Amino acid sequence: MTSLEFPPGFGWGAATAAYQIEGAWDEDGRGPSIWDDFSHTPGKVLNGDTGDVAVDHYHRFEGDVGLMREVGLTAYRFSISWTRVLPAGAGEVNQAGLDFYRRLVDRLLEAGIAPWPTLYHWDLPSPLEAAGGWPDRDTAHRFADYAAVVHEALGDRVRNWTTINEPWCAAFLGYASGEHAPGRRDGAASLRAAHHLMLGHGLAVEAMRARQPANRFGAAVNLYAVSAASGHPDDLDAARRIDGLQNRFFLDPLLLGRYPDDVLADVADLGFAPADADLKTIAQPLDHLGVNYYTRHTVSGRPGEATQAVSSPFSSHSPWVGSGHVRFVDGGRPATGMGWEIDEEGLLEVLTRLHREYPALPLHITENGAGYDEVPDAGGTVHDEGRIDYVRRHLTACHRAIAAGVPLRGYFVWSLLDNFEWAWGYGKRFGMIHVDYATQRRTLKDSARWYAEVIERGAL
Ligand code: PNW
Repeated sequence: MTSLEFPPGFGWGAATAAYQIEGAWDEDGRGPSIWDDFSHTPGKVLNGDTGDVAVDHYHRFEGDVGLMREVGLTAYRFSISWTRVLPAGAGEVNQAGLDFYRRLVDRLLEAGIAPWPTLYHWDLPSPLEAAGGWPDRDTAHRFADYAAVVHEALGDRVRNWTTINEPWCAAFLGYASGEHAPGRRDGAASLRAAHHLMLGHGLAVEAMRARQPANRFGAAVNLYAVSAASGHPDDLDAARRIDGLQNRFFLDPLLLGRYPDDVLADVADLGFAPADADLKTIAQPLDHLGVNYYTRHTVSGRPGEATQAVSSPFSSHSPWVGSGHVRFVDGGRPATGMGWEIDEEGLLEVLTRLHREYPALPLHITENGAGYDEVPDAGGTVHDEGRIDYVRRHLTACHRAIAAGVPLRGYFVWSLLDNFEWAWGYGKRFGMIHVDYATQRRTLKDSARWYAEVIERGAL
């Protein structure tokens, strides 16, 4: 077998997010976020699970950095909890919260691991939601203020910054289908939320870049390959709509400074009227774009059997504003334990499309991975062949993209550790490191050992 070598300097990472791993939800001055409120509400998260303790990373981060070293990571993507830094979302700064991230960044730098913080991974401060949340324009300004506070504290040590994670999820799962916090079901509000998430991104980049132009700034979007179930015009129209809402509704404003006309027409009934001036702010020049990729959507515009939810066991309401008639159908591929079909060709498609249709920009895979219901063997090890196969396939696609000239600079597996999988609670495991939730004991899975070898060799 020939080996696939990655370019020197290619980043080998793993990703996590604050609410999913930290725990310590009410310690050292942290204020409440919409995910605390949501998970504390019965019927929102499977088994009533919460992130109150999660994998206790807040108290165990030093050991966790040690595990990253063991795997040989060169970069670590994590998110910063807004309410650790600003307990009320705005106003008073909580030094203890900032200190936690300072210590984490210091440990990473000592270990030779590049810190890749994300400023917003879905944990909006509760008082800001009470004031209207992301559908309210002020939230974008509060986000930029918060970004400036964090950047002031860490901008000298952290080079690579990601503003928002997956605005599609934050806007449409949070405000249209209600499967994620804050659990609202209002299509018009969800469109404004998407707009203000991107506006907040633009304002934050402006503020941080003014402070430190040498840093590198980007956003992370969840992109999908989209196929029509058949060549029937209704199925082709469904594919255009879903590609529009999922991919172009975010890529076009962020990278081209405009919304796609066809999507605006699809949602015309919802009174969405973004200001032109905002689009200039949203389309700040970026230094990198983060791509989160998991699967392909295969869709039909014709009536038929309803399919399963992807993001919550409690899903009933569509996140697809203006296109609620579209059906997600079986594309006929093997799937992970999330029911998400495995399709590395889709990743290649997404990357080459970005390269072809958008301005040239260094890219990173900021998330890619597979979730399963897993149990360790008698010796305590998880033999996660499925995850190894998933990551190998997608890294092969990355290699092909690079060979085709796509400026892909690094890969972050989702996730470093098993953790709180949003509406699925602790029921799905994405980690390369197993966590026994009763004892918080960490054990490398087979995939972590395999990944360590790949990193060591810089090749598949
Ligand atoms: C992403 N969907 O979430 C997030 O960035 C992670 O925090 C999460 O743990 C990971 O992927 C695995 O789920 C998503 O329904 C959640 O389309 C739901 C969807 C997509 C991404």
